[in-house]
Amino acid sequence: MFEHENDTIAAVCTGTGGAVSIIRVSGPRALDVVRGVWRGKRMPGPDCPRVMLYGHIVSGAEDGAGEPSLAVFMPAPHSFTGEDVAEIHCHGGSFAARRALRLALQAGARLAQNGEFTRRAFLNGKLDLTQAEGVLDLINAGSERAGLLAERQLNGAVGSLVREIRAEAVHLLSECESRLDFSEEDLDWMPPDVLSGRIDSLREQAAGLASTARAGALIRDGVSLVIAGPPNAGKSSLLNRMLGYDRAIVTPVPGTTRDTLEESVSIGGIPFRVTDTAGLRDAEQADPVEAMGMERSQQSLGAADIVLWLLDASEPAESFPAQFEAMDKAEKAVRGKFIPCWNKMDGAAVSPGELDRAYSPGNADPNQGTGKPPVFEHISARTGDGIEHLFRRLETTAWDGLPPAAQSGAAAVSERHAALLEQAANHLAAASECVLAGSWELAGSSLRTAAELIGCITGETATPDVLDEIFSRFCIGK
Ligand SMILES: Nc1nc2c(ncn2[C@@H]2O[C@H](COP(=O)(O)OP(=O)(O)OP(=O)(O)O)[C@@H](O)[C@H]2O)c(=O)[nH]1
Ligand SMILES: [Mg+2]
Repeated sequence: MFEHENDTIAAVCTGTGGAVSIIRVSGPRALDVVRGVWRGKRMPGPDCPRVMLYGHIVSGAEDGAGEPSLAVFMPAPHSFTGEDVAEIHCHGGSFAARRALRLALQAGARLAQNGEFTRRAFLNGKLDLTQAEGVLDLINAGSERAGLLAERQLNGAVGSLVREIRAEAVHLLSECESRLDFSEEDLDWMPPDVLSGRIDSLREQAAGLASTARAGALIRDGVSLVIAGPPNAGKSSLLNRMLGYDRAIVTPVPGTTRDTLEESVSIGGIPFRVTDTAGLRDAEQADPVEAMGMERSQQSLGAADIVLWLLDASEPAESFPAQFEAMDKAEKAVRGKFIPCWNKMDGAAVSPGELDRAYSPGNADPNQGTGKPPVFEHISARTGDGIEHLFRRLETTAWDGLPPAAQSGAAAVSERHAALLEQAANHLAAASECVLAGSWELAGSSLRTAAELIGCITGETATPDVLDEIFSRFCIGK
């Protein structure tokens, strides 16, 4: 199916800064290469597979014993790549590892390309493409939940669902084709309405799996949350409260925060990138630096998935109309979700209900249709009151109506998978119609295309450039 590179590759497959560095060599000459750069009382070989041996990396100097290290041999096919793999584990620090790698390259190995070990594992049938992508997701996982999702994918959760769908598509394809091949004979065929019904439910299955992509994106990539509002509303205090430590400078002086500040925090397993912004007020009141900060705040508003707008509840009621006006004005720049939130509830003179009612429906943007007043949150960044409630609101806003099943993220496909599944679903819809119309040839060709598209997900029908695209995102040594 694919051209097999059959040379021997090597790379340092551990990151910089660790205590141990591993040089991995894979290919038919892996053992020779490692034997050429490493010496021990016992040498790695077929007689002692998968045993860690103690020895030294060979030294250039006559008297030197060389770097103490461990070596191991994992013969094909029971290795990560499915080829002969030999590794040297030496002390961390880039010098030792690079020297060992240089020796391995001199001994005949070629420097591995990005993701080449994993690519070989795929080509040798050790992993399907979804599992290989799971490896990448695991490396990039920014939260425990994203890690779990990647782990499930690595263990084949997505792959097995996709293979089920493909197997059914191939089965239904053979039904259509047998009518073409044996049109004269009286074979035991599925009635057309039954066949089209099965194609329909397969289409639903494919579309359903595609729809898990949004949950996947949310768990993997998270959401951006921007805290905005007038100066001194307590935006930086809230960021600090969310993080649990004093990240941003907080002072009673309006205009303290000059530049946007981004930090990550996990809420309900969803990674939130939280941005604290410079308070927004009339440009005339601001000095040039603050004005530049406000410009950045404006940009953040437009780019955020969720904007949390803080209002100051400790201010006298006379300030509210101006606060609401500033809020409504800012909301126009927001493309994501908007959550208004009263802060400083510990210093509020009136009840939450009265605060909310101060925003009369008359204030609501008439273009918003219903003119329904927004649902406010009520917090105190100082005491922490209301923060849990706000967190739950942020969580549900991030999930935004996704069904609970999707939220579990048991198996969530990537954008790449979803695009292929959606295309396949369209071809399945066409196939179903053709079956009802008795156009067996067209039905067969749509089913064949659907099966090919689905096969591209696991790699059964993927082209080399698809593989290039996927594996180029890996680092060298993986
Ligand atoms: N009573 C009370 N004071 C608060 C609360 N949150 C913040 N403050 C105080 O309000 C003042 C301003 O807080 P900041 O967090 O710096 O406000 P900010 O919105 O970041 O202000 P700028 O960066 O100037 O836009 C500080 O004196 C805080 O201690 C709160 O919940 N209750
Ligand atoms: Mg601030």
